[in-house]
Amino acid sequence: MKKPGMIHLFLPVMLLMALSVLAACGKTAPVETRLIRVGFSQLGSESDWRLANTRSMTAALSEENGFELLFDNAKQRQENQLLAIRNFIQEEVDYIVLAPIMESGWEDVLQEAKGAGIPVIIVDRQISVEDEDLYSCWVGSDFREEGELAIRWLEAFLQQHSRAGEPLRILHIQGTEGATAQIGRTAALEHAIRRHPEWEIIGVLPGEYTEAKSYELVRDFLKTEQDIDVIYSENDNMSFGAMQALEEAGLSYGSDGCVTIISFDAVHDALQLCLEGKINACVECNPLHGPRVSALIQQMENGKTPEKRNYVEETLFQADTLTEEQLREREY
Ligand code: GYE
Repeated sequence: MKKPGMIHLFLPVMLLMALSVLAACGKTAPVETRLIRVGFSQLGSESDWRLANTRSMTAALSEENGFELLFDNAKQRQENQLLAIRNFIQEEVDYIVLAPIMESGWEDVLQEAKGAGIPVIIVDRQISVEDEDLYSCWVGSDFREEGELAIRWLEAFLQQHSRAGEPLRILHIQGTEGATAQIGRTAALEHAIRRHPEWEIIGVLPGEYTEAKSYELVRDFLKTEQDIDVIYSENDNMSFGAMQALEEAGLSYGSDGCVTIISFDAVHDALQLCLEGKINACVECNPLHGPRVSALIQQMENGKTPEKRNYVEETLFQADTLTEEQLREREY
């Protein structure tokens, strides 16, 4: 016999259940997300370029974007980078991203990463290893081409000012020895010197990509030698240091001065100086690699094999054609 009370109880319970199912569908269902764990060994914080690069990397590899980032700043020392990578291996990260201080010295530690089955992505400068399978891919700039852009600009500039073929005294401020950015930018200058017997490098200063080091070296150099036509400085911060030293020595530079300044990176402050005519030419070097690295990781997550070498397109800015608008658009 049917108990009359049963139906009364049964219906509201059914209704409640149906309602709660509906309510659950209305809400965004909690999705199980696994964060991709990435260990990033950044070589240092020596320049504005590097700071912009770190910002780009940490913003792209954020938790919101599905990553757990283990970040290490090696403070311009390779041994710190080796320690960081070994720590990432211990931590069993999913990927290791390395911005190497120099090209050599990575074989052993990358062998260890390979042994642990952790893919390695190289960013910015390159590494030189016999076994190219020690890393998955690289993304960065064509530093040799950056140097060639600078040289082509200098040749055209001299032509324009009817100075082609005249003796030219160049002070060369170099970045960290053995870094791809140094190797490429230096090679372009040295190659040009061979084509131009009238050009002379009157000094090579190891500025290590920092403003402070470059300032000291140029200041000391100027104590004995002030006859300089061109400063070829392998990054903006070293240019800033050199310009300070020139000013203190009472030497003029830039579009209306005696010393022509060629700089690399084209960070915001440098472009501002270029607009003011203090830097004659600035070769762009793009530090915004964060989204590029994250895209490479996504490809690998989807089982694809990314291109081994990924070059970024770059340009050159010159004092006489740079516009306010280009400066405003600058992201770094
Ligand atoms: O030019 C410089 C930085 O490797 C491209 O390193 C990078 C260089 C950049 O310290 O400012």
